[in-house]
Amino acid sequence: KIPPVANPLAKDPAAIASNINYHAHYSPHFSPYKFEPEQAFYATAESVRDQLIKQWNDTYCHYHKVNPKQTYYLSMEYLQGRALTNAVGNLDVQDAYADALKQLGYALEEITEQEKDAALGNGGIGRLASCFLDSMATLSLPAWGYGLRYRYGLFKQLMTKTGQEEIAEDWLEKFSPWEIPRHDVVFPIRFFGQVEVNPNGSRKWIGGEVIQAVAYDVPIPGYKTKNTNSLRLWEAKARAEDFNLFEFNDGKYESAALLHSRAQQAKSNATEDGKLLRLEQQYFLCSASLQDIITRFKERLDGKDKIMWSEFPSKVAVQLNDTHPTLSIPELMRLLMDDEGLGWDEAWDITNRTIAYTNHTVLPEALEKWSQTVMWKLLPRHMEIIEEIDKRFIKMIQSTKPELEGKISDLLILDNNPQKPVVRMANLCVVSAHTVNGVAQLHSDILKAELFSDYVKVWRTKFQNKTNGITPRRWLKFCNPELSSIITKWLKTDQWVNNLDLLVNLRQFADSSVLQAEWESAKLASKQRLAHYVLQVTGVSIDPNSLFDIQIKRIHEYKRQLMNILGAVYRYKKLKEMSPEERKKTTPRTIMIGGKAFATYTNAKRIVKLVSDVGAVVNTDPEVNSFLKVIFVPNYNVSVAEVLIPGSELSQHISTAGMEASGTSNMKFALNGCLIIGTLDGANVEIREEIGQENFFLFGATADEVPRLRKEREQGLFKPDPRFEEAKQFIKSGAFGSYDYNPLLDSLEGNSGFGRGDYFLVGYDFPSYMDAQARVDEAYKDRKKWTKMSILSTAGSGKFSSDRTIGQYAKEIWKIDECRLP
Ligand code: DL6
Repeated sequence: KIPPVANPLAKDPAAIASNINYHAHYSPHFSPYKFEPEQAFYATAESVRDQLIKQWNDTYCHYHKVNPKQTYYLSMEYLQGRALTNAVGNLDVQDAYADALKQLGYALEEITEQEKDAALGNGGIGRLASCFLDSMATLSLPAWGYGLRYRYGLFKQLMTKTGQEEIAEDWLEKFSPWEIPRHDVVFPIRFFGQVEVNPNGSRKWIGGEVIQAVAYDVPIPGYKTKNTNSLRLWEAKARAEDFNLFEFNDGKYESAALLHSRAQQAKSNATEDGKLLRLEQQYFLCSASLQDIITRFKERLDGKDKIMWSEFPSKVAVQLNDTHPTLSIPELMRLLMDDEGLGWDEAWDITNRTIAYTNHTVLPEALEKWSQTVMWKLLPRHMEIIEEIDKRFIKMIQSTKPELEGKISDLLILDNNPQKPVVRMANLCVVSAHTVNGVAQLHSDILKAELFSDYVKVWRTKFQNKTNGITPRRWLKFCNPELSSIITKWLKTDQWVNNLDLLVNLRQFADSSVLQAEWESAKLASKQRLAHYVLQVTGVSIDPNSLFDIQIKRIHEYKRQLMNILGAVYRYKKLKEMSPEERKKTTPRTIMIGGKAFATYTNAKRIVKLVSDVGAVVNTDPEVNSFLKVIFVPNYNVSVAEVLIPGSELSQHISTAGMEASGTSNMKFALNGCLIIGTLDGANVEIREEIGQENFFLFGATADEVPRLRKEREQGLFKPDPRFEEAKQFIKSGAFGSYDYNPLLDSLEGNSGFGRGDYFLVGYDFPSYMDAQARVDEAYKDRKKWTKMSILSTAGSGKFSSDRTIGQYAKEIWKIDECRLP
């Protein structure tokens, strides 16, 4: 009954319904006679996209006219998740779309469920980049993201009898309604070849292979602003032989993005081909983005025919998201010198004033190093430039900091060890960028005191901290509408959504029994939704009245999911030993663990298997299963997090102190009123400061104790807690099946075969972890107090908005200003 009428700017539900129907009929993707949920999703998304495109075009024209300084965020990873809820929410047309879909016979929630997650990344770093894009648009900042249009997203995790299995995630199987192919934005990208020296001494990279980079733009709407920025993803123009450049399959290459354990790296099962592919991808991103940036700089010259290159850094800021886009440094030098004819000094000055670098890890295995041999083959001109940067750096040290000469071999970019000569990408970044930042205060302090301490002596003011943040739109307003309306009601404003500091005003109501009752009922509704989800994906029914305890993140030994499951095993054993009366006095718990293990990371996969084996036994044990359930939540991704986080009451952030640079899920949980059990690591430190130490279950060694404890462990001075031994023995006894867990458990012993037994100090921290868990059990019995702590957790989370983080990047690193669309 609803006529199909094109009306891209429709605002009222009837006109929107007509526009959706128009897309269902006239967009050529599906038969117009079908309007099942999937078709309805695509038609709805296309109708929303109409609205986005108008704002996106207007924003581009506005920036073009004003010509402000603009930031370009270069990242190999984005974890955008689903876009529909976010887009209608940011455009403030959520209710109108819900009404329109109702007229068409659907609920908005049902339609949003149809969308596949865009998972162009592995974990924290990619999700951070996506939160940053949301904040850059919301703050009306002229700031774009650049990335790669991988053909496949991060693998889909299937749980089978043998544990995790990976299958390809074909996120573009149908098509993505959010991207705009830009056949007019194409740049050549060269690989291999040689350097030609001209008679005048200038140099030129020639020969090799040239492929084309084509832009695909994804509009990024801001909240309460018309500014709609771009995420520009590059793809190689289809030629059969280029196809594999766009795979994203983490098992195939060894890379710094992949936090493999040292043990795995020692085995190094990655192929040379896989490494080359990753390096090609990195260069592809850097070269295409910089050519695009330079083109735009020239386009915006405003009629001046002489290019004032010295103005480039006052128009362009480039942020490197970790070392993955480091090749931007020699690439910008090359473009400026070889293509634009600038001399070294001028090109160097521009490069330095343009580029800034964020470090996201101190784990040595994740600090990228590229083989010099591979680099000379693939990028010969860039290697010449890197050599020259290194030479000039040594000269500078010799003349200005002679006292550092003894340290020079660690500071150099090129590690010329004849066994394995490599390029150290982090060193190249530190030497070349104007600013280097860490992602939480503790992490930034460690960078200055340890990893980059000698560089600090050279450049005292280069190092900064920018504590990470998360977007309050996706991670509270849209994923937890019940709690959001309560907050809006009590604060009498919804301005907290873009001024998260306002949450602090909830503190005054934390004791109110009215607020507490509302808060609890919102939490219960989210827990019920989560229970329903768990039943759907695992077949296990969980009790919304039990304490929901969640740990979701990549599976890694340093994140210590193993400690969590050992704790669960100990809890199970004790429950079994109790009388029925004693059991009734315990706090019923549902422990949920989710996360993907790298396909080649054996110990991580063993942890996944152990969690699911423990669950299989515990959940079917009629004696205890109303007091404990253990769930492995399969295929953890952004959309799954949006269901888990609102329903959480306790979350675990229990990494070995000093190893988690920041963490961002800790911020999402705290914002949703979930209490944290955690170590003094990464952003936990600041979260605890903000929400109050009495609202945080702290345990474990501190970062400065860790080196001593490791040494003592190696020297055999460690005395294990009986609870730790008991839990391990229980697993070894075969209580959870016949799978051989010995190699995993042996990694917790004095010598795991790699000379670093229990490197992550699970044994040392286990007793204080269990004590903290006992405090949790006690605290949960006093529900009024627990709810108060939960309210205070949300109230103290204002600092962790990515709007605050991006505001600081804009002011203190990029020096860019708001450029709001009138
Ligand atoms: O900064 C975002 C995120 C942090 O929250 C995590 O603590 C950190 O582990 C992660 N770092 C990486 C490093 N990858 N590499 N290379 O993913 O960054």
